[in-house]
Amino acid sequence: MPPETTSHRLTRQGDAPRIGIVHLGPGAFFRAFNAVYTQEAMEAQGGDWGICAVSLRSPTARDHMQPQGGCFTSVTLAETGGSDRVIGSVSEVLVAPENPGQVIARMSDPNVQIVSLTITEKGYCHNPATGDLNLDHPDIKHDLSAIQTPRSAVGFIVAALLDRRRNNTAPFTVLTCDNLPANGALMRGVVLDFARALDPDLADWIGQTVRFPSTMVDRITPATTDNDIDALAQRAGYHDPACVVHESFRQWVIEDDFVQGRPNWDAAGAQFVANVDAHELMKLRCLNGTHSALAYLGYLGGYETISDTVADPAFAAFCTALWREEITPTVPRPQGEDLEDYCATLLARYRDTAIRHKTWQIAMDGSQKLPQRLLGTIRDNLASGHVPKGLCLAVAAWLRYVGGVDEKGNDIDVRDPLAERLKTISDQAEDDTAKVAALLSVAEVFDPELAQNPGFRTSVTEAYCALVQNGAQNTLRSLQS
Ligand code: CS2
Repeated sequence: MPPETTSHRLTRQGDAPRIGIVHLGPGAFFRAFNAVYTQEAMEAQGGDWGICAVSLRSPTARDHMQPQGGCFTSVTLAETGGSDRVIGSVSEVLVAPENPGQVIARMSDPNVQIVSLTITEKGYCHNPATGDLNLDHPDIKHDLSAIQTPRSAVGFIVAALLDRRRNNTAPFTVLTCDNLPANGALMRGVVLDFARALDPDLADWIGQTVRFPSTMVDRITPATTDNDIDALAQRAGYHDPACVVHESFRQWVIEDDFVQGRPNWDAAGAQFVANVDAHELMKLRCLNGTHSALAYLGYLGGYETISDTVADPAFAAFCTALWREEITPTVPRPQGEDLEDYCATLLARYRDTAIRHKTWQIAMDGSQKLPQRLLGTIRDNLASGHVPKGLCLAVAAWLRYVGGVDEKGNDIDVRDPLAERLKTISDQAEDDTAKVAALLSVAEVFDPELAQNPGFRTSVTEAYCALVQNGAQNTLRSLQS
């Protein structure tokens, strides 16, 4: 039943769909992506695929969505004209810290066949440089000693699988939708590391029965602002604090490896493939890699959004050169894709001024993002005898950014799990060369072999000094001459 709108607020008309999916992480990306695909799949082919969305931290999404019966507005923004659409695939929103037992019970419900996740990189509690579960992470330590009241996503998944095994209920599929390389294998690895520490028999059962398909997800979704909510209210006549804004482009490639059923997301345009690795690598390196590069350099250069950044010809030329010379040579072409077209489309997506995606937002959590976005590409270039100076400049921009002071001497609000440590390291170094050396020795981000590579070290150090002396804008302009 499509939900109905009134002049003041959004309400649901009719019953919410029966729950078949539990989704951890009900943030903007989930609402702009998973919830929309699932709605379209149900519209096209039916099925009991209502979603129970679970927040592992804050009650905000629940507070905004529950009074609307789980409904919210998906707002497509485009220079060429946007559109608004009410989404009703979310049937329930829970806040895990308020009642962890209720979340485990929902995940153990035999009708639930899929547990999907958008919890961002740091939600996996892994070591970004190695991919292993960080058993010293405070949430993991807590969950191993209190599995009935977990805090982490990994803890909830294992607690629910423990219940299912006890109750002889078939396991669910774990469907990770975060921007991590081989994200299914990574998820499987952290779940098995955790289960092994808890109960080796359970780990064996999970290893044999649960499926962890990998996925590639793509839709640019800036954080919703008060202006977005007000503009929607003007257009639609109702106030929806849960609305999400996003580009019209979307792409979802999913490894077709499910334990039980799944929605026919293909009816909504998702691609089911035998192996998603090549798509994931292309997206992580071409999109997320340049996104991060533009975010650090653009922020330092004084640009608020990605579209502002690439409106500067020096930044657009830098980005294009990164793709052509340093990134695409390391990316095997996925079936059905043309890398040149893919990157041309990316630049057009970045240029769309209707999408105000803040450089500051993308700059968040760099310690968790750099390894898969930039460092793997750098490693592959070095292995073929080439020092990728553009990518080294992007790394240098991150090192400058986490120093916490911008080019005008103002503080930067650095959001990163390692922010404090990085700032201390940066502040204590005697000069720029020592600063770069000290930051490159942060082993969670830079594996020692890369950090010791002379070509890499020299290039990052030179780029860092150029950024300090000339600023980001002039550094990029000098590359053009
Ligand atoms: C961005 C991504 O915030 C970020 O780090 O690079 O969220 C990006 O917008 C999405 O991956 C696009 O699909």
